[in-house]
Amino acid sequence: MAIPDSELIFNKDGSIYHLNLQPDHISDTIITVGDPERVPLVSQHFDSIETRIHKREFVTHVGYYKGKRLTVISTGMGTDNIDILLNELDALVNIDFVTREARPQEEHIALRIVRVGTSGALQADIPVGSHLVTEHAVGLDSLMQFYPLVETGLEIEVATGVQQALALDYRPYCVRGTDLLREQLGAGMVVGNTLTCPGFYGPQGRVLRLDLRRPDLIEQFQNFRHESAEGEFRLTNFEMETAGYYALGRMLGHEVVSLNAIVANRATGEFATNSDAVMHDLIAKTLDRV
Ligand code: R1P
Ligand code: URA
Repeated sequence: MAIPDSELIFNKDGSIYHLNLQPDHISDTIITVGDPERVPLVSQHFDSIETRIHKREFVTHVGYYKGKRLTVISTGMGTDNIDILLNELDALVNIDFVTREARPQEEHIALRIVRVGTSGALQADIPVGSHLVTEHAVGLDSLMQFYPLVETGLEIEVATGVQQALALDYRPYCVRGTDLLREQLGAGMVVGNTLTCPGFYGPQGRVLRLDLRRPDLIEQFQNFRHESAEGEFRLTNFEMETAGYYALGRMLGHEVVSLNAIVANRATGEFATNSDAVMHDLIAKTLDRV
């Protein structure tokens, strides 16, 4: 069945609504970053750049790195943008733009999507300046209130445990990422469990002029533990997108991994003085491994 004009929206040039891209623009491997100014920091390493397109916070460069075609796209902040990013990227490869129909399952194309972002550590033993690859993501945001995400028993237990520990009115969601991509891209990095928050200040326990409903939020994040046959689970870091990537990646059939440059540590109160260098190193590592 053809998807209606109001749901699959094209611009006048035939590109998809927010990303402004056409199917032949993108490569199978896509590096994503939050900050639009980080896009040229990645593409400056390319041998050549064939496409530069932008709309709103979505800046895209496509080119070749050591002979491999790569795309880098900025997303802005928050899982609401990841909803747009993943649905529109998926449409570019898995929906026929002429018939407006989803391609059959046997023609499914799986993208490899690598998030390269900044993050704050929750635990004292994860120093600023380190690189962390996300194994499980726990989403405190509301995106999965709207999709039928299927979680494993362990994921449900962890998410329910976080709900109880924080006395939340709703159950967060928990998703383990793609093992192969995590092992390939995250070799030698700290392996962690990332909490995705629907904000940078209150939802991450930061107080400027507003008091929090839960003054001990950071301690609750830090002290959360879940014991299972797989060992002890703790939350290691937080940011604002990873759980959205992992959940939508699973549902849409794409391989996704989140790589985090740890620029803050909320246990020690530090912020990296060399955060640009920490990100620069993470970009270099990502390009060499991807
Ligand atoms: C907050 O400062 C932003 O930084 C992190 C968070 O997820 C949020 O988007 O990621 P990026 O550095 O990729 O934007
Ligand atoms: N990004 C976040 O969302 N939180 C931090 O503490 C640092 C980067």
